Amino acid sequence: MRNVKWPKISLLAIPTLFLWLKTYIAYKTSFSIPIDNVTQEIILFINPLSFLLIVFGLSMFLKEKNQGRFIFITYSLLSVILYANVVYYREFHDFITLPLLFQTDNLGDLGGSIVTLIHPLDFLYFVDVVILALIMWYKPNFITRPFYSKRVRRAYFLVAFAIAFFNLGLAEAERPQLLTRTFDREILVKNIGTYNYHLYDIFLQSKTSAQRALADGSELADIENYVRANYKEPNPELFGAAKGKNVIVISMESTQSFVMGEKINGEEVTPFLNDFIKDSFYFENFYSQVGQGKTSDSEFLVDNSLYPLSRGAVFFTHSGNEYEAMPEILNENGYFTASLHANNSSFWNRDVMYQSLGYKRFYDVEDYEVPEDETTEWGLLDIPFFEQSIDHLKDMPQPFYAKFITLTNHYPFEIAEEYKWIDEYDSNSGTLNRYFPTVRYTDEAIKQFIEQLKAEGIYEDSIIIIYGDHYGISQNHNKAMSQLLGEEITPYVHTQLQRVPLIIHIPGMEGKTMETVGGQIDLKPTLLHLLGISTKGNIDFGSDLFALDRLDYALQRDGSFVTKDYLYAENVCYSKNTEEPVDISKCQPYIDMTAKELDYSDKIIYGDLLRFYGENASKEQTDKRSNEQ
Ligand code: GP9
Ligand code: MN
Repeated sequence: MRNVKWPKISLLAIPTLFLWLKTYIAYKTSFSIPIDNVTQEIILFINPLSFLLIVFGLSMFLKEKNQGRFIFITYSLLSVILYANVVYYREFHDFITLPLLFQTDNLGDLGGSIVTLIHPLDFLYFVDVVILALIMWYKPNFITRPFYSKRVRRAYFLVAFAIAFFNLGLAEAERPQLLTRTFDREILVKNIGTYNYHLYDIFLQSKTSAQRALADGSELADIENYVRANYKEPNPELFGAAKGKNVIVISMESTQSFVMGEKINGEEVTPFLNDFIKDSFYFENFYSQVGQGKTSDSEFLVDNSLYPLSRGAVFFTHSGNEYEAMPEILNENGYFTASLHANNSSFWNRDVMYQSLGYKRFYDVEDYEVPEDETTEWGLLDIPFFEQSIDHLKDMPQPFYAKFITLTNHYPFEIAEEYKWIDEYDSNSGTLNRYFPTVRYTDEAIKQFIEQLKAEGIYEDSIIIIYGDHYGISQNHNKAMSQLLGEEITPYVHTQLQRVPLIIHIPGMEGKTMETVGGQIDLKPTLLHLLGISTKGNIDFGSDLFALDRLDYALQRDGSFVTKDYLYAENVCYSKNTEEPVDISKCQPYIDMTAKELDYSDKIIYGDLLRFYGENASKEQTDKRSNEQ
């Protein structure tokens, strides 16, 4: 035995092979990346390789004693990045972007939720790091540290780059315009690999930072024309229907439309809302349009009628921008504006962003009593939250615009037994099972709140708007969802699941179920028109949901969209009638329109263009423009 000759293997090959394999295993076990054909599988398999060859190859330029250290540190770092993506993906079905990493304020508060995302077997993700450390420490015989001549190094990198180009070529053939259409991170990762994706993300970050510095407002002309062309006159019957009324907005955490009217073991999930919609306008085809910024993105959409960003949360990345937000407009129209949310004021950077949006007052966790037995891990339960908020409401000068953000129905949807008024669902997903009792709890909280508003005499003087902020059940629970819905979760169904309830209650007006297709982007002009405030000349990407000549349309941040007759998702155009694919030409005009809308909205945010618009254009900037003319 002693004479057996083991094949020698270079120190450089080990980390490359290990991490290549680990990344591919992660793709297959921890991410659900859809693969349609063999080429896609080949791309997925080879995509980590070129990056790893290049990165570990850099060690060849180091002195021998530093090579091992460099390899080990790089290896550990990449392992942590991979694992962080695995954990993030479990909840968000998405990959980490650079701006997210700067949202560390939120991470502290998220503690509990993160712990539930870490699984016991996750240590397996680091077993290879230990093995690598042992190999480096004990330097077994089969490891060689060859001397890398200039020629060897040149050949090595030539091969590495050739593999990179081969990968990119295959990907580009599979998915044209891969890098210019980066709405969908899953497609990016699938084609260029996690590590190259992060490099690309860094490139995007530096590009967006430069965009503000270079912007001078000249880009606004096209955008203004576009927005003006899409402006819709308000419905004369409803314009000013709630003039001078208080505005009560309730953002329902993680509440999707599929819970409305749904029963678990014969019990309604939302008994109160099911009733309340009978005296309200209820929009069945209203879509959440958020990106990675979740609740904060929904607030951004509603207050600005601009789209949130494709990466990160605009509440963090662009809180210093100039906006023409709803609170600001309402302040000018004699309203007192406030947001009420029993969480830390810094969560989602709200304390900073709310100032830019014009909120006069933010009632945060400091304004509430939070007894231990009335909390979930996310903080104060919704019933005491609303109960205590009534006192705040009574203190506000009228008319007010008050936004309430609920919290109890938040992942992981855990709540004390005594508040579980309906049974859990029964499926393979604990998340979906627990979801229904917490939705039911929030329904009860809103019911009690409305009763209190009536008792305080506020109800009759207020218009009440209730909407869901975003999905609560991610794609990771598709199997359980399809059990619930009794159908497969195709891209069509997935897009339809982005519907959230929208309820608009106007005192003295009868209820009506509305089929209008719209999204959170449309709330600002809708509400302002109900209050009798004109929106002509505003840079709003949405339009009044009640407008008579409205275009039925709602897009998603990943480039998919829904119209009256069609739905477009993952490059397929579906007929809404049959839910079957139809010729892409049916969707083409809207594909182009969607790209344009997102591009224009992004330009405004990245370039901070509203500082050049209307009254915001300060003298200095006006001078800057006139000097250039
Ligand atoms: C946090 C709450 C939840 O304050 O709004 O945020 P989410 O995690 O849903 O974006
Ligand atoms: Mn939320």
